[in-house]
Amino acid sequence: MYKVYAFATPNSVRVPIALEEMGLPYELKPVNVRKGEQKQPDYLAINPNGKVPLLVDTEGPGGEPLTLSESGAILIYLAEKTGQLLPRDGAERARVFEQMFFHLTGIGPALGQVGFFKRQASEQIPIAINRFQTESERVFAVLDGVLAKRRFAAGDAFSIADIVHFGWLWRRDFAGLDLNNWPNIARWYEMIEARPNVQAGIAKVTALVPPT
Ligand SMILES: N[C@@H](CCC(=O)N[C@@H](CS)C(=O)NCC(=O)O)C(=O)O
Repeated sequence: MYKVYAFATPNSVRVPIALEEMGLPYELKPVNVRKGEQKQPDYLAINPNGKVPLLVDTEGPGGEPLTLSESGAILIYLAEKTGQLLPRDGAERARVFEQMFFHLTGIGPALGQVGFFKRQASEQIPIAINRFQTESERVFAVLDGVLAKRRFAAGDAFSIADIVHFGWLWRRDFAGLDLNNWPNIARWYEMIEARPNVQAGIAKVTALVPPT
């Protein structure tokens, strides 16, 4: 049994999408990051980093329970366990990791920071907004170039690299970004968003947000 601690966030949504795509049943446990539940002692006891998502596999390696943070690590764990959405070896597998690390160390942090400085910082700091806006546009241009040559992020097949990219592109509004200048990302986004399992994952994390 899989339990996923999550909210309707760019990093969280990847895990339900991956589980839906892999055909694995799971239980979602809401952690309302808007209310700070990720920093409460009961949650910190299972994830000292105080962030979502978090996966609990009650039947992990050796039949022992496994608790795992970091969306990228969770997706690799699930892909290796099921043999799905990650080529077993060779250049195609390396490309999946290349795209995942590009997103997790480049795109995600740039969008997270520009969103913070535009929407949540207690004062407007133009140099910070400009720095992360420029970096977001730069990494979008890089991804657009990749997707000009490939149907999916890492090649001809849908993989966990597409799921990693999808998270922040789904939440690009938070960063105040759109896809108007990036036709290849827009083409890819539309294709990924149309997948029924992606729709199911989005619907389930969206339902975690209480009505205002
Ligand atoms: N590198 C982590 C990032 C996790 C992360 O930053 N999660 C955000 C939601 S998208 C969060 O929990 N934010 C609340 C906080 O930082 O207190 C991952 O990919 O799982």
